Amino acid sequence: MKNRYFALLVILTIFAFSALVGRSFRVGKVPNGSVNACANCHVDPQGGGARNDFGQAVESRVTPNGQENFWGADLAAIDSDGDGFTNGEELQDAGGAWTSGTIGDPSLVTNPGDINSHPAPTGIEGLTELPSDFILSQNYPNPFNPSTKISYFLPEPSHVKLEVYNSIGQLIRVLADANLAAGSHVAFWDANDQFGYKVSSGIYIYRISAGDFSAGSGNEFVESKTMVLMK
Ligand SMILES: [Ca+2]
Ligand SMILES: [Ca+2]
Repeated sequence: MKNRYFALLVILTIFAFSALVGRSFRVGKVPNGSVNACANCHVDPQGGGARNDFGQAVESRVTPNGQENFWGADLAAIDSDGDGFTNGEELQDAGGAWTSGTIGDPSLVTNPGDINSHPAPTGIEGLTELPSDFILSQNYPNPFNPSTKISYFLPEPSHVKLEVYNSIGQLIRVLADANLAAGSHVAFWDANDQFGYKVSSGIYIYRISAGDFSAGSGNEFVESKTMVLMK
């Protein structure tokens, strides 16, 4: 009987340890991740509890086969916690160029998941340039119900059209049709069509068009991604 308890204890210990290692491992996958440790991604200042908005953005990029190289220009360009500074600015890697080693000044790092932690305006001077391209991110959550968030980045002020289509190409909803400032933007889709009716489960396509469409500008941006509404 004792042996069984011992075996159970060993299994539980291994499970808890691997879960801890699995999570803290991600800390090493964002630039200067050790400064805020697990609190980068979780609501509790000690690093526990539910995922904050940055943690959710990270989670949506973790690939199923266990590769977790989620850091890059698109995650760096988004302001996950809505404090007016992009994740890249907060982590001292504005362009999302970091792959390993150190970048930026760790003493200036703030928490990309905490709206109350943000850089002093002088803290982002001299950083790598912001991305020079338009970016359309994968929606989060996905699959979703009842609503989802779509983030995108504009390298310059631009007219933006963000539309949702169903799988047979019918326009369902216009999420944005406006002149917007450079920087990161967020749109939400509540799975309602343009008449306010809930749409059914299935695959939907969101499409952004932005930039300069005048002839020969070479600066127009059109991109589509799919998302799944699952009720
Ligand atoms: Ca931020
Ligand atoms: Ca912050």
